[in-house]
Amino acid sequence: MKQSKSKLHTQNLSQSETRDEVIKGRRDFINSMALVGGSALIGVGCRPNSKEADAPPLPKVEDQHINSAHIKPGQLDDYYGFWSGGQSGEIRILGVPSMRELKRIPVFNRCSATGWGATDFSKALLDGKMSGDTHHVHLSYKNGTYDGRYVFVNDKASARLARVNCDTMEVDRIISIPNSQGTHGIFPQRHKTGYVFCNAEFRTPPINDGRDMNTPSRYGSMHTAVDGETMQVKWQVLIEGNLDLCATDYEGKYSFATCYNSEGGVTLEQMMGADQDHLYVFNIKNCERAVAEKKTITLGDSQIPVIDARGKDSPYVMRVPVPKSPHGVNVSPDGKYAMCAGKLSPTVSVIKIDILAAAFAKKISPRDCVVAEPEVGLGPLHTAFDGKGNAYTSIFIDSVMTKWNIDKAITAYKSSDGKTPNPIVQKLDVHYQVGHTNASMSETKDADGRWLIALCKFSKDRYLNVGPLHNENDQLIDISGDEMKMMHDGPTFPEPHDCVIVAKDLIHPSKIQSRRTPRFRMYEAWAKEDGVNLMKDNKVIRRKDGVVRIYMTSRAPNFGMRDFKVKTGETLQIILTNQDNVEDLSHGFCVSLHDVNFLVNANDTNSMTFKAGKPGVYWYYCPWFCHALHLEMRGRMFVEG
Ligand code: RUQ
Ligand code: CUA
Repeated sequence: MKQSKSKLHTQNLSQSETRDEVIKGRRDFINSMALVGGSALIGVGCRPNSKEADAPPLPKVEDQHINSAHIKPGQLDDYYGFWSGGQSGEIRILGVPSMRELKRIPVFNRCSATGWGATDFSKALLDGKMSGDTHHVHLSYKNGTYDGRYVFVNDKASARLARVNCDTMEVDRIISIPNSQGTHGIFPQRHKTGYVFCNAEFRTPPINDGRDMNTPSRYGSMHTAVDGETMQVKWQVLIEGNLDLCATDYEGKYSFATCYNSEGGVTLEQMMGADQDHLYVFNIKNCERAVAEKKTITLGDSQIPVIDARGKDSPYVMRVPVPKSPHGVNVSPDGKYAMCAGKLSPTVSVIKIDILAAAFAKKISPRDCVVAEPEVGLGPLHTAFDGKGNAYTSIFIDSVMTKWNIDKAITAYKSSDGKTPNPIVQKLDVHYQVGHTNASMSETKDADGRWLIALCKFSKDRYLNVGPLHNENDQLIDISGDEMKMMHDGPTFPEPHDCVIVAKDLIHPSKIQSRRTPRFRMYEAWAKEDGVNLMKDNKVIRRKDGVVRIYMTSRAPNFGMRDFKVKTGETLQIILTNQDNVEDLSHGFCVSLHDVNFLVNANDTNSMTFKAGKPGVYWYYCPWFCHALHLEMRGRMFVEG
C-alpha cells in the first residue's frame, strides 16, 4: 500500500519537472512518513520476547544499544548484506544493521514478480532447471577488498555457478560445472577478479556414465577453477576425498578446501570413521603449469583439462592433517592464517599461510603448518574476524558464538600445557544452532569489527507460531566493544545459508536500467534481424521461422499497442521496451489466461515466449502499480481460429 501511494505521488508531478525533483519529491514524502511512523516504533521494535512486552520500559543502557542498530525510517543502512537464499535458490540483499530485506535477486528459481525463469533470457540461462540450492555468496575483489562488480553464488543442487552484475543486480551468467555434483564451497581470488574456485562435495565416478557405480574407491570430486571475468571453466583438479568449504589467500597463490571424508565412505558411519581429515591446499601456479604443459586428462564429453591429483601430495595439492570432519575455512583479514573449523572436533586449526611454501618444498611437514588449535566449543562451523586480532567462530551444537584471540591461541599452542594463555574471550548464546557467521567486511583486508551476524538454523520460540515450517533466525551482534552484544533478531524465509556484509560505499547499482548487459546484446541482435528500433517501434513481425515477434513499447499509462491480432497455436514473443526513463517507474506485461507475467524496469526491455490459446479476446495489462491510470494500462490480444 505504501509503495503504490508513493508511486502515485511521483506520477502526480507535472511532466516538466526534472528527475531530481521527482526524486526529491519522493524523499520528502518518505520523510513525512517517517514523522508519522517514528514515534510508534520507539519501544516496540526491539523487545526480545513477549514476557518483556508486559514489563516496564527497558533500562537506559539497553536503549542506547538498541538505537545503534535501529535505523530510523528514511535513513539508510551502513552496509549491504548479501545473503544466499538456500533452498529458495535466490540471493537476498539486506540492509545492515537494520536487517531490512531490500531485495530478492532470483537466480536458480522461478520468480513470479519479475518473470525470472520464464522470460526468454532467464529461461535460456536456466536451461529448464527451475530450482536451486544457493549456499555461498561472494563478491569479486581487487587488492583484497570488494570491487563492487559481481556477486557469485553456487547451486549445490545442479552443480552450477551464477554471477550477478552489481550494476543491475541481475544475474548475467549461469554456468554448469562439469564432472561435478554437489557444488558447495566457492571462493573468488582476492587480489583481482581472477578465478572463482568451486568445490564438489559429492564424490562420483570420474566418468559418470554408469561405470564404476559400485566401486566407491574409484570415486573422486573436483576443485574447479572458473574465470570470473569470462565465466569459462579453465581447469579442474580431481581429488579422492569430498570437498566442502572453500577459501582463497590474499595473494593469488593458493586456494583451500576442507575435506571431511578422507575415508572415501558412502554412508554416514563410513564418512565419520577416521579421526583425521584434511585441509587441502591447492598450489595455483603449479596447477596452471600442469595445464600449460598438458599434464592433464579429459573426462567423458568434457574438454576441460583435469589434473589427476588423487592419492598423495603432489606439487598441485597438499593435505594438511586436521581433526576429523572439518567444515568452514576462513582466511584472516591480514592474510596470515586459514582457520579450519573442526565440526566434529571442538577445535579450530590455525594454518599459517606463509609457511605453506616450505611444506610444498618438503622442508617441513604439512602438519607443521598448523600453529594453533584452540578449543572453542562443540560443533565449530565457520569463523569471522574483526580486523583487531580476534576471531569469532560459530558453534552449532553449543548454540554460541565464541570470540577468541588469534595471537593468544598461537602462544598457547606453543606453551608447555598447550592452554596458556587462555585465548577464549567470550561465548555468547545465539538462538539456536548457528550455522554460518560473518562480520562486516570480514572476508576482506578491511574487516572493520562493527557487526557480526549469526545465521541460526532454528528459531524455535523466538517468533509467533506460523506453522510447522519455522523461520530461520539471523541474529545481529555488536562487536565494536570488548564484549559481543546481541542487538537484533532477523527472521528469514528458509534458508539463507551464508552472507557477506559489504560497506555501502563499495556498491553502486544503477537506478535506471543499464542497457549494457548480455540480455540487451540479445535484444539488439533480434531487433537488427527484424529491422526494428527497440526504443520506438510497435510492430508485429511474422518471421520465416514461424515465430510472431510483437515489439511493443510502454509509457505510463499506455502500451504502444492498443491491440494486436494473432492465430491460435502461434508461437508469440512479446518484446516490451519501457520508454519511461524515470527512477522507480517499472511496468510489466501480463496476458490473461496465458501464464505470461514479467517485469520491465525503467529504460528496460524484456520478453517472453508463449503460445496463443483458443480463439477469443484476451486482455493484456500492466501488473505494476505505475500511475493513477495504471488499471487502464491494458490492451486486447485478438486470437483468431
Ligand atoms: S555450509 S553451515 Cu553449505 Cu556453508 Cu556451513
Ligand atoms: Cu504500467 Cu501499471
